[in-house]
Amino acid sequence: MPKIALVTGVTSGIGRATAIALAKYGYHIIGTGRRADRLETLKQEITEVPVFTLQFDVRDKEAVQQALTNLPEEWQNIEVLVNNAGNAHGLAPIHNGAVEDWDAMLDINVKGLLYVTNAVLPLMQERKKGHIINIGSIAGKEVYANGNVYCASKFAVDAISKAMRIDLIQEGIKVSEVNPGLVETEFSEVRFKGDTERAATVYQGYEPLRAEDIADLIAFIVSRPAHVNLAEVLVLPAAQASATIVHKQL
Ligand code: NDP
Ligand code: 8X3
Repeated sequence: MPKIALVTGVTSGIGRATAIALAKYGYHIIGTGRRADRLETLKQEITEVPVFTLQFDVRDKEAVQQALTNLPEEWQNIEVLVNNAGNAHGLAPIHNGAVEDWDAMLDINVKGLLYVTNAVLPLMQERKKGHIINIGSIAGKEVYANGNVYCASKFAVDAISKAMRIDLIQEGIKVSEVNPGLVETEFSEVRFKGDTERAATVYQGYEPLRAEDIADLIAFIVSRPAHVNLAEVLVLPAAQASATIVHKQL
């Protein structure tokens, strides 16, 4: 039976790189996201294994359920779930924050992760086997100025990951959490609502992590022997010491 990995948010950044990396490890890939054209492109790019794509917004509880509870028989044996889809909206002090941004971050990063997990878990429970990797962040370990609700959403991912590990131990399901620091992806473009110039400044003056660095790590985590679980990993660029201390040479 083929090994199957479901990765959310494969249309860009860490999710895309992870789908490509896991395909190289022989996983058949279920990739999700909202942008249909990019899902199609990824399908064309990964040639070594079959790829099945699903287009839904993780905020849409019904759409998530509908897509994941009606998987074709040959795609139901999900061994690895990478809960990656997520983003930041805005970077503003709490007194200037936009309620719509707060809703988006909590609905996508927290509730979306839960909806996907809820739909996939029964498939893993049936076989008493599985590995869930949640993408948290250094923002889920340290709060920084103006990060308020994004940090809260990632602190929630941290709590949910720890809680999942406790609850799912008796189901034979491993839970790992990967907490990256600064990774150059479309993350800052989304955070700054399309302001590419401002987004670029986040990654200037030092060498940020690449999406592929995180994908390599995820491939390493899922390829450990059955009795080993890398429960939590904080991964930073060499130039980053904490959420706010980055050694820039501008
Ligand atoms: P990108 O913006 O490059 O990718 C985000 C992915 O999430 C896209 O594929 C996007 O697909 C998907 N996504 C976003 N919103 C939704 C939604 N509502 N429904 C379905 N899919 C959605 O960012 P990254 O690759 O950097 O981010 C991936 C994860 O890594 C996030 O959880 C982020 O918080 C986390 N992270 C990022 C860091 C960084 O510095 N970049 C550091 C630490 C953590 P589409 O738009 O097509 O739906
Ligand atoms: C993304 C990294 O430092 O912008 O989670 O919050 S940071």
